[in-house]
Amino acid sequence: MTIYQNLIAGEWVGSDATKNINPSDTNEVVGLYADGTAEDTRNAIAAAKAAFPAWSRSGIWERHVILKKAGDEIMARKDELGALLAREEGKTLPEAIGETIRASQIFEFFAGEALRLAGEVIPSVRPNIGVEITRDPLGVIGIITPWNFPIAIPAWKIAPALCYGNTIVFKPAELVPGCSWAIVDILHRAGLPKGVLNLVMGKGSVVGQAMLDSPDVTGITFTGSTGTGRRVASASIEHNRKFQLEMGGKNPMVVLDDADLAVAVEAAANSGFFSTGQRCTASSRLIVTEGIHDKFVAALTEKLKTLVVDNAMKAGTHIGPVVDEKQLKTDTDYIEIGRKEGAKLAFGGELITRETPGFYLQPTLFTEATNQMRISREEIFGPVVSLIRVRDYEEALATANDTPFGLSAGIATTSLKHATHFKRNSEAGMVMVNLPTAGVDFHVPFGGRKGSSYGPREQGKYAAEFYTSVKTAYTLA
Ligand code: UN1
Repeated sequence: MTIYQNLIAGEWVGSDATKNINPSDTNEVVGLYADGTAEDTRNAIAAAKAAFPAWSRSGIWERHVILKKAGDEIMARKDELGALLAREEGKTLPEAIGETIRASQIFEFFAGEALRLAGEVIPSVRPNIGVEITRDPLGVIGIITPWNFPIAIPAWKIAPALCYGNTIVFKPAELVPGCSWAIVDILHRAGLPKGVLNLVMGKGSVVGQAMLDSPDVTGITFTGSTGTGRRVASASIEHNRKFQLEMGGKNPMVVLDDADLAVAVEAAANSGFFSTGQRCTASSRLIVTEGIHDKFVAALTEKLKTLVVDNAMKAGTHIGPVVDEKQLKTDTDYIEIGRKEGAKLAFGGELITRETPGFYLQPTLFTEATNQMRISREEIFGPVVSLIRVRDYEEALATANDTPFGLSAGIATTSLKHATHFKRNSEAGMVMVNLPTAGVDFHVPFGGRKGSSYGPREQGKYAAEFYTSVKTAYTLA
């Protein structure tokens, strides 16, 4: 089997490799991917540092052309890359193709942004002096991505980093190196100069740690667990390094008595269980008012009965497998915790066997949960949802906000008054009315508050905030 190698200073290197296993069929090896060392990482950082002066001054047309070529190639290969994604991560083929299209759109968006770089010219408060405000690229950006969006999250970090003139050392999640390798290969062939984008696949404890330890990494953008995020933060403060963190969520979806039942059930089923619940934007707490509670539980349970859990590549599958054995253990441990805490297992909770050996778990719904239970407070990152009964809108809002996280929050209601009030008073970075809490646009800001996020927003034109440093220049006329 060929080894997909790391890209360091424009060369493909590395002979030690790790197997990329398909969670829908653990007999299938998706590919062999290089296992980078600390030395590889240091070489990659040195290459990115050496490439920075020229790339930071590169023309915006050159950046536009490369980003556009990458976007176009990803779109042209969406079915093939989508299949690779479904095989390495386990989300269904339609979800995986959708995510691949999103990655392409992100490159197209930042190809456009490269042509719109601008500053401000402002008069000084002192006579005969002009002030110019511009954005400089930051330098060498360390990119660390999670396994749950193997192509979209790398795209939404790599595209803006390049657009604004930075160079990159990129470490994808160990479980899903395939899509990352593919986009690095695409960008390399699209004409990126040597050393501008370096790929170091490998372990977090080795590659990630070497990135954290290097004074030459000027900025780190990280999406992943809260625990690792905290380590990125403390190591970055040591080095006076800019950092951006996207971590967990325990996103509420409020369902009010006046909700359109079909809309509410659709939104809850989608954002609670699709992508196997493995999204930081998943609705893992359903907060339902008394008047609609029983009807909603009955309708959602009926819906869950119709969802097919099976191999991600199989037509008709709604929910693919859990990503790996470790995550499956976390999910089943939490199901046990929920039972012991006294929540009622209204649906699911069991492992399932399918034709191909994989990590299959039923979508699992706990009702009669309280917001204080661990299943309602801690991020599980699986298809496990707690449903909490509340009296009225006021209690629903207070419960929604009573969480250590603050990424996304939803409300299902036909009341303009409650929708408006919720948008204003939700303590989340993103609010959805009559829509799933997951599944966001690619051209607008993404991010949260409290324990979910740290630093500027990602995506859209707001991405410039992290990937650039503002300069204020004064000139005597
Ligand atoms: C989405 O819901 O469309 O890791 C995106 C995550 C998020 C991305 C969610 N950073 O789940």
